[in-house]
Amino acid sequence: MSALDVLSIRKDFPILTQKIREKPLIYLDNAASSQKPDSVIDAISNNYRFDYANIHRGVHTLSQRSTDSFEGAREKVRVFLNAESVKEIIFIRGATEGINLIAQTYGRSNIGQDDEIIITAMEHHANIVPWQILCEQTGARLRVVPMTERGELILDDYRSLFNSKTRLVSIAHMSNALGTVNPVAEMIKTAHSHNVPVVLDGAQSAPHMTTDVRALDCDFYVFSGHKLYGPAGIGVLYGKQALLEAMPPYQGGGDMIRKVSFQKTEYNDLPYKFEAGTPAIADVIGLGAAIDYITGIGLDNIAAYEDDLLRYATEQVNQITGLRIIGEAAHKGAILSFVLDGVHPHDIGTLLDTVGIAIRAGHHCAMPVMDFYQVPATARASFAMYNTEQEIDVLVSALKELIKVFR
Ligand code: 7TS
Repeated sequence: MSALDVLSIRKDFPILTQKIREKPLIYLDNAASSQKPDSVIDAISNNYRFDYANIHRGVHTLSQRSTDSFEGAREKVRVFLNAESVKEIIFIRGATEGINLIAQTYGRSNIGQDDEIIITAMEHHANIVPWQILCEQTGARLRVVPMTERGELILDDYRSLFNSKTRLVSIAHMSNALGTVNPVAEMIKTAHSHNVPVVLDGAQSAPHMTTDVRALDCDFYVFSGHKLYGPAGIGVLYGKQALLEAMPPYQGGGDMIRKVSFQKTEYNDLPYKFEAGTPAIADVIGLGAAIDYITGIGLDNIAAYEDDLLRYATEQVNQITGLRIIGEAAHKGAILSFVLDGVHPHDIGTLLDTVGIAIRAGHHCAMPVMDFYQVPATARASFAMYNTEQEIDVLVSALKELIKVFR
């Protein structure tokens, strides 16, 4: 196993010390949402205890303190993504809101009748439905990059989807249902060779690998705080400054204006143009603390450790007869989706909970992926930096016990 002091990391996550149904909690639902370290919980609580006030508008000390911490978190996000400027970092509720924002601002002003938007066969509903809404509004069409049985995109088909009508590509960096890490750098180059901008859905990838928006050269990137050991209800939209400057605002209200009269309103500069209304102040500060926590450990170390965990888990579950892994891409993040002969995934989830193991069972908001594999749902164990091989052993023996009950 790689060098990561997992026992000391586990001590930072208070929720992990509890028992569920008299068994130690084994939390393997990290792709849905990950748990929070003390430093994140404290950053939120300390803002409310000592510094809380509304930001940007106040001359008083508390408002200045909250504003400094809030804008400090924006700079942390900028460094985390290696964006050029804090003007490119917009706080939003999460990946879902980010994609909807792009669709309704960039999309509404640049995509029209008969234009085409490319997505892939493995997208989360959050990267399908906003584009379908845009298509209904504008008469544009969705084109879908197909994938192989292993869960890898077919890049020849991707390249052949481009034509003079292609206006945008929007793809998951990492699939939540399969774990596949897509070759996004190469896909972005292809799109740019046709002068087509690319949205990257980083909801799953951001917690598991280093993201460098400038090296990737993506035009937009979204992620959610809650999957990154940070608070729920806060996330980030990165956009290249020139694109954001040219886009109309998403919502109107406070903070996004410079001057309002009944005749005309002047919009504020970036990033505020896209931040209407009082934001989730303490949660932004909590997200900054989560980024400090992750960077303290190092995303490369986290990625190496989770790779080992995934490899170990894959070897172990492959020894269970009747278990089929859904998603066997060569390049995968720490997600193990599977089905078991004769046992419904929901029963797997419910029975594992009786021994303290939290996994997810369902369609994972990726119904087209379920249709592709012709399964109603999968069971999904998803790993984080605080999980251990011992926990995987407990999962595997619980699955073996469960099979005995059903067969
Ligand atoms: N994109 C991907 C790839 C995701 O996995 C998710 C959430 C989203 C977008 C939406 O993120 P949100 O924070 O705005 O909700 N995925 C999951 C999941 O796999 N189980 O629960 C949520």
